[in-house]
Amino acid sequence: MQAIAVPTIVEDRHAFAQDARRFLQFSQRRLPSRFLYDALGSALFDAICHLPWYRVTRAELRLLRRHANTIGQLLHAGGRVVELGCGNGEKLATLLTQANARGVHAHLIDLSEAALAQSVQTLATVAGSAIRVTTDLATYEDGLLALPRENAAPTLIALLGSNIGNFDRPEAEAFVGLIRATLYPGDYLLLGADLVKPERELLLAYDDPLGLTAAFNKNILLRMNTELGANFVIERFTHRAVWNAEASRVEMHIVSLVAQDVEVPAATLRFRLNEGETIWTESSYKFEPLSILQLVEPAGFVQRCQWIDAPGRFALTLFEAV
Ligand code: AVJ
Repeated sequence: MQAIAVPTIVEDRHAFAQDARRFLQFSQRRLPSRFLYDALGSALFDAICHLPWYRVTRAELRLLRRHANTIGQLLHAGGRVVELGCGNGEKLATLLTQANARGVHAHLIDLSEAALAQSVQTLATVAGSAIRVTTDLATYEDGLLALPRENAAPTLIALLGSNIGNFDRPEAEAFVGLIRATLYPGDYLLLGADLVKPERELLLAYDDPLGLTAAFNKNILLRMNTELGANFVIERFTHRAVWNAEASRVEMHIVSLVAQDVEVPAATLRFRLNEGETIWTESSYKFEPLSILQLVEPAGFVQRCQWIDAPGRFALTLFEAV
C-alpha cells in the first residue's frame, strides 16, 4: 500500500481564494462545487448517501454488484482501474470484490485528502494485499494529466456517482475528451449517471427533510470563514434546490435571507448581498440513456453495455475506447 501524498494545503487555499474572488463577482454569484468537499463536506456527503431520498449511491451500488463479473472480466491481472472522485471507496471496493479482481492496480484520484485516506482503508479491508492501491490528491484534470500511460494491460477509468453531472455541457465534452486522450484503444470508461426523474423526487433528493443537504451546501460558507477569513453569518443564509427542466439540471443555491455586507479578506473581496440574492454552488445534470451515449461516443468511444435499474433511475454505461 502506498502512503498518501502530503496534502498541498497552501496551494489549495490559494486556488480557493482565487476562485472565490472570480466566481463571487459574477452577476449570478457562484462558487465551483469542488470546494464543497473539505473533511466536513465529504462526511456530510457520505451521510447524504444514506438518506432515503438520495438514491444515487444505492442504485449504482446495486448495478455495480450485479454486473461486476462482466466488468471484472475486462480487468485481468495486471490491469488498472483509475477512479476519478473515489469518495469513501465503497463503489470501487464493491466492484473489485464482487469481480474477484486480484492483482489489479487501483489508482485513486480525489481532491479530498479524507476521501483518499478512507478509500485506501476500505480497499485494504475488503481486499487486503490482493489489490495494489496508489493515490493522487488532485483535481480530475491534474490527476489525468499526471497519469502514467500504460499500454500493456487494459486501463478502466471509472467516473461514478454521477460525478459527470457536475459539469456543464461544454465542460463535460472537454472532460470526456481528456479522459479519451489518456487512454489507448481497447481501454475502457465506466460511467455512472443519474437519470431524469419526476421533479418532486429530484427536489427531495437535493433538499432533504433532515437538512443534511442544506448543511452540506452551507458548509462552503463555513469553509470560507475558516480558510479565507470571511465573515459569513451562517444563520443569515438558507439552502435552496431548483429543478431547471430546460437545462436538465438540479441547481443548489445559498440564499441570503437579508441584505448584508460580507467580506472575504484572502480573496480581497467585499460585496453586498441583497435580500433573496443567491450564490449558486452546484449543478447536478440529469441524463437520458441516449444523451449519455451522445455525450461520450463522439470523443472516441463506443458503448459496450448500458445497464439501467428497474425503476429507471440510474444508468451505468461501459464504453470502449476506439
Ligand atoms: C457527488 C456530485 C454526484 O450532484 O448528486 C449530493 C453531490 N449534491 N447532494 C450530486 C450532491 C447534493 C452529488 N455528486
